[in-house]
Amino acid sequence: MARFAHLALVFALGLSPGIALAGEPFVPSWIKNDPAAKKVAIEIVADWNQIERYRRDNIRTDIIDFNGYWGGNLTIIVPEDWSVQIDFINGSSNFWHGLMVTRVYAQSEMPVKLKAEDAIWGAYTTPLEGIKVNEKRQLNFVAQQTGSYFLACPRQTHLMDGHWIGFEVRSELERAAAIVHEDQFPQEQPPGRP
Ligand SMILES: [Cu+2]
Repeated sequence: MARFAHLALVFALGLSPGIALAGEPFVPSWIKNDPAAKKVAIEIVADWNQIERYRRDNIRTDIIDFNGYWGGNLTIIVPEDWSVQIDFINGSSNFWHGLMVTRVYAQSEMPVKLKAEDAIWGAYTTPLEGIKVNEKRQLNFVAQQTGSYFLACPRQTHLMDGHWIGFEVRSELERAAAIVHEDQFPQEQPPGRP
């Protein structure tokens, strides 16, 4: 319903569909804040939606996702100077995946393959080729610099293929949250992880 409302608004106002429509920040079940300790624990499952995507007909099934999101259609926002713990699980049935904090890339400048030196704050899972199905890794880092980043998969060409979501460090933010960019989330796709 919210998505239809957003689309209706776009057409009613005559806005360009290119303008990013960001939903309200929300705290999903997979983000656990500890404001007193300035810590956040985030659980990210690669290919969280794979089985549901393959079950449905007439939609793209080649999307690879993080908690059901891909290609920047979700941004995680985190307060500056907080300690971030990411529990990363490869929930895919058949593909290897990894996780790395990187700078922002335009589609045209994305490297074919991410290297260790592309990692911001040294935050990436090893090996770079990805972890196997059902394997887990934990990343721990401090969100020490405000700005926009990517959480991207360093496996093969996965970054170029859309295996990334946004990651933003903001000052004067009370807790970590997530924002869905509804206009980049096709209606026919199953919803991301709540
Ligand atoms: Cu991947």
